Amino acid sequence: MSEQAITPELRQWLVQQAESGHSGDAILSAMKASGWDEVVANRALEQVMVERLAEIQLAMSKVPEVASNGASRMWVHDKHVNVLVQIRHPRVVVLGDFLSLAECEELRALARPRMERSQTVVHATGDSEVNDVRTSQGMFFQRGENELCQRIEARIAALVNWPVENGEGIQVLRYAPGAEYKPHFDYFDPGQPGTAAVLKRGGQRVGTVVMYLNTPDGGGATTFPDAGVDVHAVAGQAVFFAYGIPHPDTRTLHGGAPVKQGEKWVATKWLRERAFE
Ligand code: PD2
Ligand code: ZN
Repeated sequence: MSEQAITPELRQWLVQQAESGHSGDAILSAMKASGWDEVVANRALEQVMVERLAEIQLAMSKVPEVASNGASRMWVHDKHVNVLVQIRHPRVVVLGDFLSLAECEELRALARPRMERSQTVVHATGDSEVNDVRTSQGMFFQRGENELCQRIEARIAALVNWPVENGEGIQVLRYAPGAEYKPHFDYFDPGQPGTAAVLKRGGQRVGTVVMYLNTPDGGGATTFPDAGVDVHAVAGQAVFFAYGIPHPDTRTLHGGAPVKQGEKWVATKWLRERAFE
């Protein structure tokens, strides 16, 4: 066989194989075993990998980003914010005074009557379920639901230079003592069948802002196990992290460590590739 079309299914399979760590030789052997001519298989794999690299480069060049230019303090939309820590890989920025203490308190008060047991996305189907991975309580505001959400959303958009429309509604979480959010990625796993449905609304998640609404008495840090970094929860502070591609190489695996004493309250903002309507 001298020619074989690269169907979307084949392309997806090749990318998935390569991105889950299979070597070029292993992929070519599998192709040959299913009837591909060696030269044609080589050419197809090379073409798909070159296209994928271009796709990744484009995605990486268009991520939400904090442009602090080395400054320790930035004016962001309506407020001064402190830049406390910047890590390059994973791309993580820790911010001080991102929310005022009055904003933290107001957000907690608005969220409190609407809190329910948190759910996680079931990647196989795209649905949500109650799960031991995440033992917090939570609620979602609609984007722009009230003046406070609008103000915080505009501040986040200015901070990371990303349109307000690309953000999901702010989620507020409350962790009781012992509650946690086990390490996970915030992007949707491209290898899971339920992901295609979730991506129809706004595309992939490309960045996260976790804002701390109180200071727990013990525990509750946001952890990045692959980087060995723990960001401690302090009222008004926030941690931003970006992932231009939905891949563990971004090192954005992160979790909410168990709360040891007191409660932990956070607000999370997830940013999508496109408008989230
Ligand atoms: O509450 C946290 O620290 C935390 C950790 C990991 C929140 C999230 N992920 C999240 O909301 O995605
Ligand atoms: Zn998360």
